[in-house]
Amino acid sequence: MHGFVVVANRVPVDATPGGLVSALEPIARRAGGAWVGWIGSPDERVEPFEHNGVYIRPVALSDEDVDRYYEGQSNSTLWPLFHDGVEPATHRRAWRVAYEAVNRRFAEAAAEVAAEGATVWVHDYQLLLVPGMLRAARPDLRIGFFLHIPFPPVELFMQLPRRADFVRGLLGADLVGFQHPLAAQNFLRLTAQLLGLRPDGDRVEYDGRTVTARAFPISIDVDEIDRLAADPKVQAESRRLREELGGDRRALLLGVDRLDYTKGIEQRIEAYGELLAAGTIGNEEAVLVQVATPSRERVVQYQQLRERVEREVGRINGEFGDVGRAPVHYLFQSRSRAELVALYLAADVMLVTPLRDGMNLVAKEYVAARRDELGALVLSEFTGAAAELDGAFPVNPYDVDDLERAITSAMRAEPVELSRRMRRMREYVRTHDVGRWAADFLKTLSG
Ligand code: ADQ
Repeated sequence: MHGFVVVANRVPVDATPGGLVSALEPIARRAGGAWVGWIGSPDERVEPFEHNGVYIRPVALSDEDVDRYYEGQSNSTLWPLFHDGVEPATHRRAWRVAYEAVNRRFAEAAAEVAAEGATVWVHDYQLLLVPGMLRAARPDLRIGFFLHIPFPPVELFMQLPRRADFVRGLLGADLVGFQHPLAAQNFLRLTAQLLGLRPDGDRVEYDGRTVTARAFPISIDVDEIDRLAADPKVQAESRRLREELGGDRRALLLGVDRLDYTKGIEQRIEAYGELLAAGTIGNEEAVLVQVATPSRERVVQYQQLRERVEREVGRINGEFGDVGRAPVHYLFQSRSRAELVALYLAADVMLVTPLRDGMNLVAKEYVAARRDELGALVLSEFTGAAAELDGAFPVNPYDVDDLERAITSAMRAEPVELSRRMRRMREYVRTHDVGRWAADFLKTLSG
């Protein structure tokens, strides 16, 4: 039995852990905690085991569960709907039913490993029903929930079949955390509209308990990025990359994302193509590197996006390229964190242009990597990060003219202006890392 339990879609056993794992694993380890999640491959039954001092309680998913709960309800219904419907959401009864069944399995596993009065922290849109299920089984627990993606406006959420069930699910928690204050407000408004509750400030009474809904903007492991950025091997790699791409004569523009339609990858490539076509930017003057991690490759919208991006990159390289000098370097690959940091250090302009994004950690990683206090960040207004990084060049990625304006202003800004902006952002990120995020959330949860 464990006094602290994390419940997330995946268990933390990847070779290179992301920020969430690096933040929560030490907390779980110190608390003698447990982590409930899926191993990541279908039809695999694994007994509980210990990993880095944390008790791992696997939840098995069949191939059909992966298809319906994960790729279906989670990534083809909730993901697009919660991102402003930038791709149409698909609604299938069988997916919803599977989602509920899998959520129940996660809740049962959590109930099984949680000690009397334990703190349980449930994560993200794959598990919206878990807090309610867990509360019903174990009223003794302190339950927190954090949503990593946006929470949509009321009118959009209302499209979701069985929408009230999802709101009741979240209300099983004592504390519901969001990336942005507007997301918390959207949620609280829904409790009024769908359940007739009366939210007051950031609280609402439900079922004889008080539920708090508030923003806790997530961050990154700043020390890790800083260490990599200070590493002479990483710096040498960064210089090699620049040299390879044309040296200091050519400004390096960079995009780093999961290949996802919410990230605005197509929009930024299109804008870059237009700048080349108009002659505003010459191919000898700049180069765009886009690193796109393969993601959700079995979902049809992701396959179509990949085709569109690759066609557009091919078109631009064909029309505006030269032998040995392609305007766009496109890597459909995952890269190590050291390689990403080398790219961040090499990039004159970082392009973060999502149509909607809960936070966007790439923006914060770029800032944390720039120990030289140089480099420009073009940042979509529709990311959570935009509320925090006020030294960025803001952009509306739906407006191709605005994208072009932001890209050229960032490229042509004076170094003094760039370092003024970068210093402001670095100061903020340094004092708001992922450790502080986790500590704030858990302190609020413990009351
Ligand atoms: P994501 O949508 O995955 O996260 P993001 O916040 O940018 O988006 O995090 C991506 C992570 O993957 C970053 O740490 C980045 O370095 C890494 N990454 C991206 N491309 C990579 C590549 N080619 N190779 C290797 N690593 C790569 C979701 C939400 C976000 C929210 C986070 C955390 O959608 O809005 O910020 O969760 O809450």
